Amino acid sequence: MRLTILLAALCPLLSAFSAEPLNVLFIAVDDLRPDIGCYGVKHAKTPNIDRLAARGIVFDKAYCAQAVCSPSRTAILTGLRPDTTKVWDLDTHFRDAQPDCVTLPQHFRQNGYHTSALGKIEHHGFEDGPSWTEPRWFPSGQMVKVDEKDWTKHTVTKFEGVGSEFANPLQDVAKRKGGKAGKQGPSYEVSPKTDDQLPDGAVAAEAVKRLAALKAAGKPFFFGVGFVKPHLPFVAPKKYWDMHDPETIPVPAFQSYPEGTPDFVGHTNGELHSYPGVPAGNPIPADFAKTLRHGYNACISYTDAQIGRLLDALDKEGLADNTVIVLWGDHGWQLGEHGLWHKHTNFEFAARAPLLIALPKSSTAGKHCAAPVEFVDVYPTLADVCGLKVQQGLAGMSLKPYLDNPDAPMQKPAISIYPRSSKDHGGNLMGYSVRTEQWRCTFWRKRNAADIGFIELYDEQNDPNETANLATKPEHAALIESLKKHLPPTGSDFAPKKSGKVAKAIGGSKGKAYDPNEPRDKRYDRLYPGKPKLTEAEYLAGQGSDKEEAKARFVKLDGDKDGFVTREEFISSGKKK
Ligand SMILES: [Ca+2]
Repeated sequence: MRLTILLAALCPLLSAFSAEPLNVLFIAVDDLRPDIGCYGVKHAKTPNIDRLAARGIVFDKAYCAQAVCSPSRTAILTGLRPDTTKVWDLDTHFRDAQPDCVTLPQHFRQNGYHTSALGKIEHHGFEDGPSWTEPRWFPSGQMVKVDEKDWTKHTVTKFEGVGSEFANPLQDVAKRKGGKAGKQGPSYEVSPKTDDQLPDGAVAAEAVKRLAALKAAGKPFFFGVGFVKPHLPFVAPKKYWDMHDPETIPVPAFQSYPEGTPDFVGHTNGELHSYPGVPAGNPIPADFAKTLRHGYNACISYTDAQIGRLLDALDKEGLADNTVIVLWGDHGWQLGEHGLWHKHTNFEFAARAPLLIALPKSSTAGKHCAAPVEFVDVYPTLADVCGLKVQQGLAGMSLKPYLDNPDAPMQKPAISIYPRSSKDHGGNLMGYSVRTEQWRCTFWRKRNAADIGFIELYDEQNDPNETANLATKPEHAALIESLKKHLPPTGSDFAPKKSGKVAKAIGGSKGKAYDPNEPRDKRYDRLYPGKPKLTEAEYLAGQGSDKEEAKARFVKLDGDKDGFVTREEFISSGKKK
């Protein structure tokens, strides 16, 4: 009798400890802004992400740490802000500044999970060895094993993958621009290929097989699946283009910089202009812009279909009841808002990204959370909901209170950053953008100093298109002062001297890594000794592993648009004297 009572009393405790561990399906989508049905976007065709939303919580105000690939992805994976990882660019690995960091997947690995991933999770070329049990599988036909002690050492095994995503590369245009013939394709393509002849379809097909294998292995898993669309170029099979009527995709209501905001906070659409066939100059002509918006939405629908295959496989394998699903886009995307395209700013459309978290059998499934949350919160959240110890020293907080009660009050604002330089505002700046439920306040602080060079303040509730900077209005002085308290200590944006390591096996810049303090003439002569001017291919040879970003820089540097970057243009950063 006594024993029975004792057992009954212990039972809830025992069952808590003996509960089956939860698996994690970690879905990363490159350059996906929340143009998704479950975010209330009427023209979106995303039935599969919408059915995922019905299983979990949609975070309506989720913000990336910095609106560009590697800094954002590093923040999710390490749970640390870019100022801590020193990853503000596409040329730095967090292990240089944080060699002993235990990443999100690594934490699961250390707790007995099998950790593996397909496609793009980290920024390509910056994969992390200690994070993963298995080599990374890429649809291009590479298995990449990164050394656990030295991230620059990659062992690559090749297999037959999908080739160029372009059916019709614009060879002549690429040649004229100084690129390698046939390598560069256009900014969009209505593809005659099938889903699986393109990289993301190949990833989904492999993921379906892997889920079956993971189920059969019977060990708890953390499985990352990285999709590369809707990143440029907008290549999707024709059927996804046909799902959308370009006339019904809204044109941004406001296509200028906000009143009272200087140009340095924006950019010149360099990434878009790096693709052949994009009309030169800005603004992008309305017809071309319409096609780009059509292509972006087609690519979202294409990726959505691949996500549907993952959800189906999870159900088929009987894994849905013990798997947490997380879906995130690495940052937002401007589709002409403020006259801007792609990411690379601190504006709302660049910083805001999709975040969906679905716990099995959740009582709050299908609800939305309106509190601002940050991508650095993903790590502590997953550790928490899976019953793992939440690491000390992480920048974010567990979002479990919101998963249990999506109406729980806001705990903290979301911080996004972006570096810029402006002679008129103090030189090298770090833009710290503080987002509360109503406001976005961006402080452009001089790097490694306390001086604030410029402030932007937008009322996102009453002016969601950010048409006017309210920072100079006296009635907002106290608000700005209170938001300023969220800035990190002076010097947080200081970069230690880099180790100069670059990935050896799959690209990377030659010699020492990017040092922002190196004079530009010295840098040119170091990278391109004896050359008076450079073709795009020559320029790329001296740049980091992200060729696409480097191509965008080439376009910017080529001030007179003759297809060459001269030493003078390089030194003056493309600005005409
Ligand atoms: Ca990205």
